[in-house]
Amino acid sequence: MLDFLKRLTEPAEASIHARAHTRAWRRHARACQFESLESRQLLSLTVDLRLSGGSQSAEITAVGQKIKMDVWAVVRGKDAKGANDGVATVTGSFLSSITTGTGASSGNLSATPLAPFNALGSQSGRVQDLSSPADGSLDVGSNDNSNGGAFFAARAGKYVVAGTVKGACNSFRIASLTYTVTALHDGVTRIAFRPRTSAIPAIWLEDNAEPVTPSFLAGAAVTLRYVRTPSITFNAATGALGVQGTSAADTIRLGISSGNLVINVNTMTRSFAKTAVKRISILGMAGNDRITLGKGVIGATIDAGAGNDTIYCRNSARDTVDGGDGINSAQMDTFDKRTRMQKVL
Ligand SMILES: [Ca+2]
Ligand SMILES: [Ca+2]
Ligand SMILES: [Ca+2]
Ligand SMILES: [Ca+2]
Repeated sequence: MLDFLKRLTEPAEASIHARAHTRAWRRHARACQFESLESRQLLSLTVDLRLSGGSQSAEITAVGQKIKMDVWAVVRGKDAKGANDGVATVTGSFLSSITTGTGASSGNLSATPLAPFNALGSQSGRVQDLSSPADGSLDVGSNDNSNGGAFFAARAGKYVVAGTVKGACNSFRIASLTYTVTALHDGVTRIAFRPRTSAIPAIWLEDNAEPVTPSFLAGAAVTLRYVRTPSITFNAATGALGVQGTSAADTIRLGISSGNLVINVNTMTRSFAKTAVKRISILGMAGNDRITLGKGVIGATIDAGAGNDTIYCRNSARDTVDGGDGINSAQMDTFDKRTRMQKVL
């Protein structure tokens, strides 16, 4: 029993003589070197990131904003029962990376192992820029797989099987992760876990036993978006017009002038023949937006997004308006359809 506890609580390097694990991990190392479709089909431990509300994506709105995420270790054995799968140790890094454009933002990550995964040997991981080339955003963990000292480590000192069982999977919330925005850009940033590559980067149970063919992989990532540049798109074939604001406060106005539909989004202006436009979809996104539909504009679908938005749509046509999060107000026709509209003027 003492040996067992020692193995679970000591740094992974010290556990290397645990023969069963070593055998299993030699096989695992081979499986990782020849990462193939077969090994991916045998996912047994994956580490998912989710926003505190459960979703996988969020819109950045401001410098100083803190995006709170949960880190979930998800174990799946071969049988149909999740309740006999467990986890003891997970080590790795958390990285932010630019996915599109210049990324949503610059920001710094920090991790905290959660009970019972905060036992002896657990560590938050070193906060440092792991990107190459450096992107000025601080990540958590290490690029040096030969040295465990800087990695994030969740350790329970025992196998934990009391998780959230769903079908064949058992999920364990092993840490909280926070991304603090330091600068706003224009694009999408991805936050993901990266397993440590070492002799024993994780210890878990499948179907009440140590896995024979272990597979330890990053699972779901979180994507963050900040939109700095608005867009107006028109599909001439379908007549569909799309208007998208930015993640900040926008003034969006659609009106009819000399037979044209004229669209203004802040300083951007476009116009199309009124008769060519058959459908209108407007996204305000975050920020306190002001969205106005003038007389003669056809019924539109409006999603004002986060922020306290104001919508004027007495265009004598039936609009479908979702105020989104925040406290929203509208001047609308009595027959307009509305959701999340706290004040109707
Ligand atoms: Ca906006
Ligand atoms: Ca908004
Ligand atoms: Ca809103
Ligand atoms: Ca209307």
